[in-house]
Amino acid sequence: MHSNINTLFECLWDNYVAITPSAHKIHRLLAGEENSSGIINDHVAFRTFNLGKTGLDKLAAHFEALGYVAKGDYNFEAKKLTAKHFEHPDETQPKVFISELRVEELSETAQAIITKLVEQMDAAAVTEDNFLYSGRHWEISKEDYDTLLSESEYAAWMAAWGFRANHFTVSVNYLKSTQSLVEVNTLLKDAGFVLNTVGGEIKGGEDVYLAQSSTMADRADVDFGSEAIAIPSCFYEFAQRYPMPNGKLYQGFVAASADKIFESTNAKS
Ligand code: OOG
Ligand code: NI
Repeated sequence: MHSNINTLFECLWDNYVAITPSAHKIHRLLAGEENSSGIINDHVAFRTFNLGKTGLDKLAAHFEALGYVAKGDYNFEAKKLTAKHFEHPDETQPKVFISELRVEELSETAQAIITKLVEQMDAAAVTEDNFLYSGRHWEISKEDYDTLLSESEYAAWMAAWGFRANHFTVSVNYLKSTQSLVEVNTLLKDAGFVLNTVGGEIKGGEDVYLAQSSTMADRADVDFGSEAIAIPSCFYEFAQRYPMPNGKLYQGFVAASADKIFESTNAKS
């Protein structure tokens, strides 16, 4: 496990931008060329399968070792996902959102494919320093990917990409140029980036103390054994938090909005 938070997030970022070139460009667009360290991350998100070797708790352990504490629980009935978010006592550190697919709720066929993938993984891998950005620990065919895709986009994404940051999230509150999510979205669209419009371009708002938007995932090549094919990789998110009646900025997530953010890895239609 990493013993330094900043090093961990740097490794996660490098691994993420390697297949998400848009995030790199947007980071520069929002921060200005000379000060690209001026972006504060609201949160970073991870996905996994709820099998013994790969459960949410295995990913969480890396963050708990660094002082993160579990705060919120979320359930996504239709997508068959359970999620938790974690916060660090140092509020300048990004929050962490981890979801896991309840594999036992999928069809027998999908379960068999996923079990076969995870069987290929060395159980010791989950405690390695690099686990959270170690990618896939299995071979997968395009046929199995397509089978999973027809049932669960999340399952297919996870099977193809493995363990890595699914997205980083810009904290709009701490941007120097603008603190308006509407303005950020306009800037992004003017620069040619495609936003996730499922449930509207902005999910949530001041009434739930959190407004979010995201790009649609980039595409990057995945090795399917006999061929490499470009599929949706990762996206970039933008979050604006509002003060609660007690004056503090809301720190949780909003399940109804998150449900739509997950769709940012759908193939663009
Ligand atoms: C996570 C989607 C939820 C949020 O900020 O609500 C989320 C995912 O796509 O893996 O990140
Ligand atoms: Ni997010």
